[in-house]
Amino acid sequence: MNKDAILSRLRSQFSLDRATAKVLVVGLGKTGVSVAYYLRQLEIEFAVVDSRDKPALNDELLDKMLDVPVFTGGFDSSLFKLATHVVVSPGVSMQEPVIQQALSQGVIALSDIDLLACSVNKPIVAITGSNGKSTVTTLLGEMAKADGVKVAVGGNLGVPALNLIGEEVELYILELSSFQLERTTQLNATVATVLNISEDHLDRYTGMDDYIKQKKNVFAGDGVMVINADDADVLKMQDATRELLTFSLDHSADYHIKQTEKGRFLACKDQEILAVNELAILGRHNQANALAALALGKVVNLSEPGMCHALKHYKGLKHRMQFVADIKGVRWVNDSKATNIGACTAALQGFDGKKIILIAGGDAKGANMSELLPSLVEKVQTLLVIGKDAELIKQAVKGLVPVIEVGTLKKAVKTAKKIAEVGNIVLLSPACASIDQFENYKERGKLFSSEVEALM
Ligand code: UMA
Ligand code: ADP
Repeated sequence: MNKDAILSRLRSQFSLDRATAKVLVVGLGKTGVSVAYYLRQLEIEFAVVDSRDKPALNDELLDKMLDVPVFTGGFDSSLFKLATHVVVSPGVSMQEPVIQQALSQGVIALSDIDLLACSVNKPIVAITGSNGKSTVTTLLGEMAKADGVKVAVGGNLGVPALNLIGEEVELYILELSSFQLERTTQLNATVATVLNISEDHLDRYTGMDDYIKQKKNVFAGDGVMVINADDADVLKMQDATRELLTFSLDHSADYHIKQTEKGRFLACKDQEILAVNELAILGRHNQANALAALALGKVVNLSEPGMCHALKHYKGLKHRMQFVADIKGVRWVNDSKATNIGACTAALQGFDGKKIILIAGGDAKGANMSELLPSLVEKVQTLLVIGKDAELIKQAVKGLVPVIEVGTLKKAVKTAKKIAEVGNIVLLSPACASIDQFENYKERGKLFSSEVEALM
């Protein structure tokens, strides 16, 4: 879209007029920098504020835009008073008193996702859920590439949405977090999905209802809804007036699993699409992810052969049920991205029997850890707990599974090595965020893998 068309949309949807707007960009991380570049291209006046003394991306921004006013070391209320609009980064809570005060005084909030939605006129696929977002987003991207579609894939996945914009792009595929959705009003995706709901980020919401409400926002507008028929919370989001497609592993649905004499198949309305054993991503939860991707791809006209090609070749992302090594009959698996109970449960349910030595713990983000208990009792031989909320997990287990408090991941690997016997699986699937001991889940996963490789 050309600049005038974008400015006209910003004016009509957010009363954001280039002549009068003073935008305050809150947070100088990846999102903040992408918003700064975007506003500069449109010649809209803005300043940036960050509550940390030395935000990591400060130098990057200043190198490119020396004249941008950047205020660090706190959220100064006088800056918010001067602003007409705020674009708040997802990592900053909208409940910050200074933001709430600004909103009550008429300052208009919008998100980087809103800005993208106002700036493109190509189809947008929006993917959210508590788990599987990155997997489905990248898988769908591979499906589009297999068809030769010029696709831009990003959002919460890593590349900020605004950095995806390009004249040549034919399809946008966005992974969206609840943080991004809660501050977005103009998305209106061509097709959207909530893959599933389980407890997450309860340190940022007043409870599950609040969290679910933010996820539902992915369906704002009149696009096609892709609904997980196995998830009661997602099913409730259905809107009978809208076009919708359902997917399910267990119930009847548009996209489903079909049992035949030749085995289990991914199917659409009883028509077989691909044998489950041809999928390159493993585990039951990934069959659900594959069905969701097929439904999303159908809406944006991807071909079945292209989608099947991707399903056969896409091996998944690192740190998600990633096989690390088999050492003397003990298998070691890195599922560091399991940052909530739902993901850890899916990991445990993916294994037969009760032979898992599980490494879990970190920052529980306010979740009720006792929800892990049924799967722990069914699948886990010994639980090694690490990190800030180790004690919380130990209490939730109520003595029903042997627990060893090891404190750190390095010690967990050493202890697992000592106690593991042939046939055991040592699984890092923490059910918690990593930020209490690591930079992020990738650093946690890398440390695990390198410690395991050192045992060989
Ligand atoms: N900041 C403040 N005050 C605060 C909190 C943060 O000033 O109270 C500042 C920080 O100093 C920092 C900046 O805000 O300079 C960081 O902003 P941010 O936390 O929003 O991070 P970004 O770098 O903009 O990355 C965000 C997403 N981060 C979060 O949602 C926390 C990235 O998702 C996303 O990839 C990126 O935008 C591009 O869209 C990461 C994530 O952890 C991977 N997401 C969560 C998840 O997946 O569970 C939701
Ligand atoms: P997200 O981007 O939503 O965090 P990922 O695809 O990165 O999702 O996977 C995160 C974690 O969730 C991994 O541990 C992965 O094995 C698990 N997972 C992936 N898909 C699902 C699903 N459909 N249901 C439950 N857990 C899942």
